[in-house]
Amino acid sequence: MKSIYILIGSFISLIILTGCSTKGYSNYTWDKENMLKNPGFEIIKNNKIAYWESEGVVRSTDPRANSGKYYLMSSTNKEKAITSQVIDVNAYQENIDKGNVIASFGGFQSGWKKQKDYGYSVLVFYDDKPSKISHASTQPFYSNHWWTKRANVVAVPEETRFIKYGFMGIRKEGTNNDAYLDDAFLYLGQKKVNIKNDEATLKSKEKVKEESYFDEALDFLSEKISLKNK
Ligand SMILES: [Ca+2]
Ligand SMILES: [Ca+2]
Repeated sequence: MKSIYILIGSFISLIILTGCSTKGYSNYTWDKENMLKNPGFEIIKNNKIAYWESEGVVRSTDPRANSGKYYLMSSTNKEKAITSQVIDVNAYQENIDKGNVIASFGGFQSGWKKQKDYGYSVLVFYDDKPSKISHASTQPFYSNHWWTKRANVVAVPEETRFIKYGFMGIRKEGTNNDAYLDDAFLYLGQKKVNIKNDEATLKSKEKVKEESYFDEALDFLSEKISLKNK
């Protein structure tokens, strides 16, 4: 079944470029600030990718970065690798609990030559305990050497206080896990106050049902998060 999702890059990128990102949500005001820190993987501290929990490394050539000098390579040895960070959204709680907040998330993805290593972005929503509420993702994707924007827009569930963004990389060929990510993003949109509830329908292009979820992400989705600054 998984192979059905792994379509040829140019074909799916056409769909994504016309179908996603923050257009078409005129009932919402998008925050200008990307909630993710070090989204372009340019900051390295003590040989680690700053702000991210990562099994990966940064890379700068073949292909060159989508922006700046570096990007994320999912792993040098693992078939399945996750890079993630947790975002505190307590500042949005009033609007979140009214069901008035949506999230646009994703990033630019690429791969190595013609290999079919693929990746996708995942959001996991947590309440204040923090217990998991739900999750969403972009569809698994590879594009060989082309940087391609991948995005999905979903409603932020009521009671959400923390959002975990993760990038799942899956190796299909070779030793390196060549699911690459650069310019990751998570933007929040808030419903305009003068819009009535029934006019503000959210049209997610890539809803993912729990029961059809990609097997390799299940561990990550059930993981507890640690809140260093709570
Ligand atoms: Ca970069
Ligand atoms: Ca590979």
